[in-house]
Amino acid sequence: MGHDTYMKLALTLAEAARGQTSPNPLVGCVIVQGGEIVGMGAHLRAGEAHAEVQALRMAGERARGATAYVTLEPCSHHGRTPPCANALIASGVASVVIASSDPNPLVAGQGVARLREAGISVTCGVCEEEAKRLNEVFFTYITKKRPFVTIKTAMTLDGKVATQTGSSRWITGEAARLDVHQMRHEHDAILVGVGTVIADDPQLTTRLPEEKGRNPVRIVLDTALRIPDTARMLTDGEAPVWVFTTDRASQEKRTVLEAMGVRVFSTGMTQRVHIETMLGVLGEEGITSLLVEGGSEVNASFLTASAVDKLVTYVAPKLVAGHLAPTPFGGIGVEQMADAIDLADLKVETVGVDLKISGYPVWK
Ligand code: AOF
Ligand code: ZN
Repeated sequence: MGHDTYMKLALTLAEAARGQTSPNPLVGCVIVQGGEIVGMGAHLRAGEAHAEVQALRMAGERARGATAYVTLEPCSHHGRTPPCANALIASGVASVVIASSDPNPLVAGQGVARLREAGISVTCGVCEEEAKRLNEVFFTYITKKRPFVTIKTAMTLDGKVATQTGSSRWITGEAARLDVHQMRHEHDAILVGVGTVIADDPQLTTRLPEEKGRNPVRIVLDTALRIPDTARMLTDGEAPVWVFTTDRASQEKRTVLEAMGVRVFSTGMTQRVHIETMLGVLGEEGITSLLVEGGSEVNASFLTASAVDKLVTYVAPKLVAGHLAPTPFGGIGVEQMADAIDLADLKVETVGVDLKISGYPVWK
Protein backbone atom coordinates (compact mmCIF):
# COMPACT_ATOMS: atom_id res chain seq x y z
CA MET A 1 0.00 0.00 0.00
CA GLY A 2 1.25 3.49 -0.83
CA HIS A 3 1.52 6.74 1.09
CA ASP A 4 -1.95 7.83 -0.05
CA THR A 5 -3.72 4.80 1.37
CA TYR A 6 -2.28 5.21 4.87
CA MET A 7 -2.79 8.97 4.81
CA LYS A 8 -6.44 8.48 3.80
CA LEU A 9 -6.86 6.19 6.79
CA ALA A 10 -5.29 8.83 9.04
CA LEU A 11 -7.69 11.43 7.58
CA THR A 12 -10.65 9.14 8.29
CA LEU A 13 -9.52 8.70 11.90
CA ALA A 14 -9.18 12.47 12.27
CA GLU A 15 -12.62 13.10 10.74
CA ALA A 16 -14.27 10.76 13.24
CA ALA A 17 -13.72 13.32 16.02
CA ARG A 18 -15.40 16.17 14.14
CA GLY A 19 -17.34 18.40 16.52
CA GLN A 20 -15.39 17.52 19.66
CA THR A 21 -11.85 18.93 19.32
CA SER A 22 -12.49 22.69 19.32
CA PRO A 23 -10.47 24.91 19.54
CA ASN A 24 -7.97 22.27 18.38
CA PRO A 25 -7.71 20.81 14.87
CA LEU A 26 -8.77 17.35 13.72
CA VAL A 27 -5.66 15.18 13.52
CA GLY A 28 -5.14 11.50 12.72
CA CYS A 29 -2.02 9.34 12.77
CA VAL A 30 -1.17 5.87 11.42
CA ILE A 31 2.13 4.09 12.13
CA VAL A 32 3.31 1.46 9.65
CA GLN A 33 6.14 -1.03 10.14
CA GLY A 34 7.11 -3.44 7.32
CA GLY A 35 3.76 -3.12 5.55
CA GLU A 36 1.79 -3.67 8.75
CA ILE A 37 -0.22 -1.09 10.68
CA VAL A 38 1.16 -1.08 14.22
CA GLY A 39 -0.52 2.03 15.63
CA MET A 40 -3.49 4.32 14.98
CA GLY A 41 -4.61 7.41 16.79
CA ALA A 42 -6.75 10.52 16.62
CA HIS A 43 -6.89 13.72 18.63
CA LEU A 44 -10.22 13.45 20.45
CA ARG A 45 -10.47 16.50 22.65
CA ALA A 46 -8.54 19.69 23.46
CA GLY A 47 -6.35 19.11 26.50
CA GLU A 48 -6.05 15.39 25.80
CA ALA A 49 -3.29 13.49 23.99
CA HIS A 50 -2.45 14.42 20.41
CA ALA A 51 -2.97 11.92 17.58
CA GLU A 52 0.73 10.98 17.33
CA VAL A 53 0.95 10.19 21.03
CA GLN A 54 -2.14 7.95 20.87
CA ALA A 55 -0.73 6.06 17.88
CA LEU A 56 2.76 5.75 19.43
CA ARG A 57 1.27 4.32 22.62
CA MET A 58 -0.41 1.61 20.57
CA ALA A 59 2.72 0.88 18.54
CA GLY A 60 5.05 0.68 21.54
CA GLU A 61 8.43 -0.81 20.60
CA ARG A 62 7.22 -1.52 17.07
CA ALA A 63 7.48 2.20 16.26
CA ARG A 64 11.26 1.81 15.96
CA GLY A 65 12.21 2.16 12.28
CA ALA A 66 8.56 2.64 11.29
CA THR A 67 6.86 5.30 9.16
CA ALA A 68 4.36 7.64 10.83
CA TYR A 69 1.58 9.18 8.72
CA VAL A 70 0.21 12.37 10.27
CA THR A 71 -2.50 14.61 8.79
CA LEU A 72 -0.99 17.76 10.37
CA GLU A 73 2.59 18.80 10.99
CA PRO A 74 3.56 17.42 14.43
CA CYS A 75 3.68 20.16 17.05
CA SER A 76 6.95 21.50 18.42
CA HIS A 77 5.59 23.49 21.37
CA HIS A 78 4.68 22.72 24.95
CA GLY A 79 0.93 23.43 24.99
CA ARG A 80 -1.55 21.54 27.12
CA THR A 81 0.58 18.52 26.16
CA PRO A 82 4.33 18.09 25.36
CA PRO A 83 5.57 18.37 21.73
CA CYS A 84 4.70 15.50 19.38
CA ALA A 85 7.91 16.06 17.39
CA ASN A 86 9.86 15.06 20.51
CA ALA A 87 7.66 12.01 21.08
CA LEU A 88 8.20 10.86 17.47
CA ILE A 89 11.98 11.31 17.79
CA ALA A 90 12.07 9.42 21.09
CA SER A 91 10.07 6.54 19.60
CA GLY A 92 12.71 5.89 16.95
CA VAL A 93 10.48 6.22 13.86
CA ALA A 94 12.57 6.40 10.68
CA SER A 95 10.21 8.50 8.54
CA VAL A 96 7.30 10.86 8.98
CA VAL A 97 4.80 11.61 6.20
CA ILE A 98 2.76 14.79 6.68
CA ALA A 99 -0.36 15.98 4.83
CA SER A 100 -0.43 19.68 5.71
CA SER A 101 1.71 22.09 7.70
CA ASP A 102 0.42 23.64 10.94
CA PRO A 103 -0.15 27.41 10.52
CA ASN A 104 -0.19 27.86 14.31
CA PRO A 105 2.66 30.38 14.84
CA LEU A 106 3.83 28.20 17.76
CA VAL A 107 4.53 25.40 15.26
CA ALA A 108 4.67 26.71 11.62
CA GLY A 109 7.51 24.65 10.19
CA GLN A 110 9.38 24.10 13.44
CA GLY A 111 7.87 20.63 13.87
CA VAL A 112 9.26 19.53 10.50
CA ALA A 113 12.61 21.21 11.18
CA ARG A 114 13.01 19.43 14.50
CA LEU A 115 12.25 16.01 12.96
CA ARG A 116 14.78 16.60 10.16
CA GLU A 117 17.45 17.76 12.61
CA ALA A 118 17.01 14.46 14.42
CA GLY A 119 17.75 12.60 11.18
CA ILE A 120 14.16 11.54 10.44
CA SER A 121 13.17 11.50 6.77
CA VAL A 122 10.18 13.85 6.33
CA THR A 123 7.79 13.96 3.36
CA CYS A 124 5.22 16.79 3.19
CA GLY A 125 2.10 17.43 1.10
CA VAL A 126 0.60 13.92 0.80
CA CYS A 127 -3.21 14.39 0.49
CA GLU A 128 -2.69 18.06 1.28
CA GLU A 129 -5.96 19.26 -0.31
CA GLU A 130 -8.07 16.87 1.76
CA ALA A 131 -6.16 17.76 4.93
CA LYS A 132 -6.74 21.47 4.36
CA ARG A 133 -10.47 20.93 3.81
CA LEU A 134 -10.63 18.73 6.90
CA ASN A 135 -9.27 21.57 9.03
CA GLU A 136 -10.84 24.52 7.20
CA VAL A 137 -12.23 25.73 10.52
CA PHE A 138 -8.96 25.52 12.47
CA PHE A 139 -6.90 27.11 9.67
CA THR A 140 -9.26 30.09 9.39
CA TYR A 141 -9.45 30.55 13.14
CA ILE A 142 -5.68 30.36 13.70
CA THR A 143 -4.70 32.63 10.78
CA LYS A 144 -7.57 35.18 10.86
CA LYS A 145 -8.33 35.08 14.61
CA ARG A 146 -12.04 34.88 13.85
CA PRO A 147 -14.46 31.96 13.46
CA PHE A 148 -14.99 30.12 10.18
CA VAL A 149 -18.41 31.36 9.01
CA THR A 150 -20.92 29.03 7.36
CA ILE A 151 -24.29 30.34 6.19
CA LYS A 152 -26.94 27.65 6.13
CA THR A 153 -30.18 28.23 4.27
CA ALA A 154 -33.13 26.06 3.25
CA MET A 155 -35.30 27.02 0.32
CA THR A 156 -37.78 25.66 -2.18
CA LEU A 157 -36.74 24.84 -5.75
CA ASP A 158 -37.95 28.31 -6.75
CA GLY A 159 -35.72 29.94 -4.16
CA LYS A 160 -38.21 30.82 -1.40
CA VAL A 161 -37.61 30.52 2.35
CA ALA A 162 -41.29 31.06 3.27
CA THR A 163 -44.61 31.76 1.61
CA GLN A 164 -45.85 35.34 1.21
CA THR A 165 -47.71 34.98 4.53
CA GLY A 166 -44.51 33.94 6.31
CA SER A 167 -45.36 30.23 6.64
CA SER A 168 -42.11 28.25 6.66
CA ARG A 169 -42.64 24.98 8.53
CA TRP A 170 -41.29 22.87 7.02
CA ILE A 171 -39.42 23.62 3.84
CA THR A 172 -37.17 20.56 3.88
CA GLY A 173 -37.87 16.99 4.93
CA GLU A 174 -36.90 15.24 8.14
CA ALA A 175 -33.53 13.91 6.92
CA ALA A 176 -32.32 17.41 5.99
CA ARG A 177 -33.49 18.80 9.33
CA LEU A 178 -31.53 16.09 11.10
CA ASP A 179 -28.50 17.00 9.00
CA VAL A 180 -28.82 20.58 10.29
CA HIS A 181 -28.73 19.31 13.86
CA GLN A 182 -25.50 17.48 13.01
CA MET A 183 -24.12 20.81 11.75
CA ARG A 184 -25.16 22.52 14.99
CA HIS A 185 -23.37 19.80 16.95
CA GLU A 186 -20.19 20.52 14.96
CA HIS A 187 -20.24 24.30 15.47
CA ASP A 188 -19.07 26.35 18.45
CA ALA A 189 -21.77 28.98 17.92
CA ILE A 190 -24.99 29.58 15.99
CA LEU A 191 -26.30 33.01 14.99
CA VAL A 192 -29.68 34.49 14.05
CA GLY A 193 -31.14 37.99 13.79
CA VAL A 194 -33.60 39.27 16.38
CA GLY A 195 -36.31 39.21 13.66
CA THR A 196 -36.04 35.42 13.60
CA VAL A 197 -36.27 35.28 17.42
CA ILE A 198 -39.43 37.42 17.39
CA ALA A 199 -41.04 35.53 14.47
CA ASP A 200 -40.14 31.91 15.28
CA ASP A 201 -38.99 31.85 18.93
CA PRO A 202 -36.36 29.19 18.05
CA GLN A 203 -34.36 27.24 20.65
CA LEU A 204 -31.27 26.80 18.44
CA THR A 205 -30.22 23.70 20.34
CA THR A 206 -28.86 20.44 18.95
CA ARG A 207 -31.46 17.71 18.93
CA LEU A 208 -30.05 14.52 17.46
CA PRO A 209 -31.69 11.17 18.21
CA GLU A 210 -30.08 9.09 20.99
CA GLU A 211 -26.99 11.16 21.93
CA LYS A 212 -28.46 14.66 21.69
CA GLY A 213 -25.15 16.27 20.74
CA ARG A 214 -23.32 19.41 21.76
CA ASN A 215 -25.21 22.73 21.93
CA PRO A 216 -23.57 25.71 20.25
CA VAL A 217 -23.44 29.10 22.00
CA ARG A 218 -26.54 30.98 20.79
CA ILE A 219 -25.85 34.41 19.34
CA VAL A 220 -28.45 37.04 18.44
CA LEU A 221 -27.82 40.18 16.37
CA ASP A 222 -30.06 42.81 17.92
CA THR A 223 -29.30 46.48 17.05
CA ALA A 224 -31.87 47.96 19.46
CA LEU A 225 -32.31 45.11 21.98
CA ARG A 226 -35.78 44.13 20.83
CA ILE A 227 -35.37 40.52 22.01
CA PRO A 228 -38.43 39.59 24.15
CA ASP A 229 -37.39 38.56 27.66
CA THR A 230 -39.85 35.68 27.34
CA ALA A 231 -37.96 34.18 24.35
CA ARG A 232 -37.47 30.44 24.78
CA MET A 233 -33.71 30.66 24.32
CA LEU A 234 -33.53 33.11 27.23
CA THR A 235 -35.54 30.94 29.57
CA ASP A 236 -34.74 27.30 28.67
CA GLY A 237 -31.24 27.29 30.23
CA GLU A 238 -30.04 24.85 27.54
CA ALA A 239 -27.00 26.81 26.32
CA PRO A 240 -25.42 30.24 26.76
CA VAL A 241 -26.95 33.23 24.92
CA TRP A 242 -24.80 36.12 23.72
CA VAL A 243 -26.49 39.21 22.27
CA PHE A 244 -24.61 41.62 20.03
CA THR A 245 -26.07 45.13 19.97
CA THR A 246 -25.07 48.78 19.49
CA ASP A 247 -24.73 51.75 21.83
CA ARG A 248 -28.11 52.89 20.49
CA ALA A 249 -29.88 50.22 22.56
CA SER A 250 -31.46 50.95 25.95
CA GLN A 251 -29.16 50.50 28.95
CA GLU A 252 -32.16 49.42 30.98
CA LYS A 253 -32.92 46.49 28.67
CA ARG A 254 -29.27 45.55 28.72
CA THR A 255 -29.36 45.34 32.51
CA VAL A 256 -32.49 43.16 32.40
CA LEU A 257 -30.85 40.75 29.95
CA GLU A 258 -27.62 40.60 31.92
CA ALA A 259 -29.59 39.80 35.06
CA MET A 260 -31.01 36.83 33.12
CA GLY A 261 -27.47 35.56 32.49
CA VAL A 262 -27.17 36.83 28.92
CA ARG A 263 -23.82 38.24 27.82
CA VAL A 264 -24.40 41.52 25.97
CA PHE A 265 -21.72 42.97 23.66
CA SER A 266 -21.90 46.31 21.85
CA THR A 267 -20.06 47.15 18.64
CA GLY A 268 -20.35 50.86 19.50
CA MET A 269 -22.33 53.72 17.96
CA THR A 270 -22.76 51.82 14.69
CA GLN A 271 -25.87 51.88 12.45
CA ARG A 272 -26.20 48.12 12.89
CA VAL A 273 -24.10 45.53 14.65
CA HIS A 274 -20.71 45.69 12.95
CA ILE A 275 -20.08 42.19 11.60
CA GLU A 276 -16.25 42.32 11.45
CA THR A 277 -16.03 43.69 15.01
CA MET A 278 -18.36 40.98 16.26
CA LEU A 279 -16.31 38.24 14.55
CA GLY A 280 -13.16 39.62 16.19
CA VAL A 281 -14.82 39.41 19.61
CA LEU A 282 -15.96 35.84 18.91
CA GLY A 283 -12.40 34.92 17.96
CA GLU A 284 -11.11 36.33 21.25
CA GLU A 285 -13.77 34.31 23.07
CA GLY A 286 -12.45 31.11 21.48
CA ILE A 287 -15.31 30.57 19.02
CA THR A 288 -13.69 28.78 16.06
CA SER A 289 -16.81 28.10 13.96
CA LEU A 290 -20.04 30.05 13.47
CA LEU A 291 -23.20 28.72 11.83
CA VAL A 292 -25.40 31.55 10.53
CA GLU A 293 -29.05 30.55 10.23
CA GLY A 294 -30.43 33.89 9.02
CA GLY A 295 -32.93 35.42 8.30
CA SER A 296 -32.38 37.00 4.98
CA GLU A 297 -31.24 40.46 6.16
CA VAL A 298 -28.67 38.93 8.51
CA ASN A 299 -27.45 36.63 5.75
CA ALA A 300 -27.11 39.62 3.43
CA SER A 301 -25.13 41.61 5.99
CA PHE A 302 -22.54 38.83 6.19
CA LEU A 303 -22.29 38.87 2.39
CA THR A 304 -21.86 42.64 2.36
CA ALA A 305 -19.05 42.30 4.88
CA SER A 306 -17.45 39.55 2.69
CA ALA A 307 -17.50 37.52 5.91
CA VAL A 308 -18.71 34.18 4.58
CA ASP A 309 -16.37 31.20 4.24
CA LYS A 310 -18.89 28.53 3.22
CA LEU A 311 -22.48 28.25 2.07
CA VAL A 312 -24.71 25.25 2.69
CA THR A 313 -28.09 25.37 0.95
CA TYR A 314 -30.79 22.75 1.21
CA VAL A 315 -33.16 22.78 -1.76
CA ALA A 316 -36.58 21.20 -1.32
CA PRO A 317 -38.35 19.76 -4.37
CA LYS A 318 -41.37 22.06 -4.08
CA LEU A 319 -42.59 25.37 -5.49
CA VAL A 320 -44.11 28.28 -3.57
CA ALA A 321 -44.09 31.14 -6.14
CA GLY A 322 -45.23 34.69 -5.51
CA HIS A 323 -43.43 38.04 -5.77
CA LEU A 324 -43.72 38.60 -2.05
CA ALA A 325 -42.33 35.28 -0.83
CA PRO A 326 -38.88 35.96 0.75
CA THR A 327 -35.58 34.54 -0.52
CA PRO A 328 -32.45 33.49 1.47
CA PHE A 329 -30.50 36.72 0.93
CA GLY A 330 -32.13 40.14 1.30
CA GLY A 331 -30.28 43.43 1.39
CA ILE A 332 -29.76 45.47 -1.75
CA GLY A 333 -27.94 42.93 -3.89
CA VAL A 334 -25.57 43.52 -6.79
CA GLU A 335 -26.65 45.42 -9.91
CA GLN A 336 -24.74 43.54 -12.58
CA MET A 337 -24.58 39.78 -13.10
CA ALA A 338 -20.84 40.27 -13.56
CA ASP A 339 -20.73 41.32 -9.89
CA ALA A 340 -22.47 38.16 -8.61
CA ILE A 341 -20.54 36.22 -5.97
CA ASP A 342 -19.19 32.99 -7.45
CA LEU A 343 -19.06 29.75 -5.48
CA ALA A 344 -16.15 27.36 -5.91
CA ASP A 345 -15.67 23.65 -5.10
CA LEU A 346 -19.36 22.90 -5.30
CA LYS A 347 -20.59 19.70 -3.70
CA VAL A 348 -24.07 18.39 -4.46
CA GLU A 349 -25.63 15.61 -2.40
CA THR A 350 -29.12 14.30 -1.77
CA VAL A 351 -30.33 14.19 1.82
CA GLY A 352 -33.62 12.34 2.00
CA VAL A 353 -35.90 14.02 -0.56
CA ASP A 354 -33.88 17.25 -0.62
CA LEU A 355 -30.71 18.47 -2.30
CA LYS A 356 -27.78 19.77 -0.27
CA ILE A 357 -25.46 22.13 -2.12
CA SER A 358 -22.25 23.31 -0.44
CA GLY A 359 -19.73 25.75 -1.84
CA TYR A 360 -17.14 28.36 -1.01
CA PRO A 361 -17.70 32.01 -2.02
CA VAL A 362 -14.83 33.46 -4.02
CA TRP A 363 -14.02 36.93 -2.66
CA LYS A 364 -12.45 39.13 -5.32
C1 AOF B 1 -0.29 17.72 16.71
N1 AOF B 1 -1.12 16.66 16.87
O1 AOF B 1 -3.10 15.79 17.37
C2 AOF B 1 -2.91 18.12 17.40
C3 AOF B 1 -2.04 19.23 17.18
O2 AOF B 1 -3.03 22.80 23.62
P1 AOF B 1 -2.43 21.63 22.93
O3 AOF B 1 -1.18 21.10 23.58
O4 AOF B 1 -3.43 20.54 22.66
O5 AOF B 1 -1.90 22.16 21.52
C4 AOF B 1 -2.85 22.59 20.56
C5 AOF B 1 -2.12 22.99 19.30
O6 AOF B 1 -1.36 21.87 18.81
C6 AOF B 1 -3.07 23.34 18.17
O7 AOF B 1 -3.34 24.73 18.14
C7 AOF B 1 -2.32 22.87 16.94
O8 AOF B 1 -1.36 23.83 16.53
C8 AOF B 1 -1.61 21.65 17.44
N2 AOF B 1 -2.51 20.49 17.32
N3 AOF B 1 -0.77 18.98 16.80
O9 AOF B 1 0.89 17.54 16.51
C9 AOF B 1 -2.40 16.79 17.22
N4 AOF B 1 -4.20 18.30 17.81
ZN1 ZN C 1 1.20 17.54 19.04
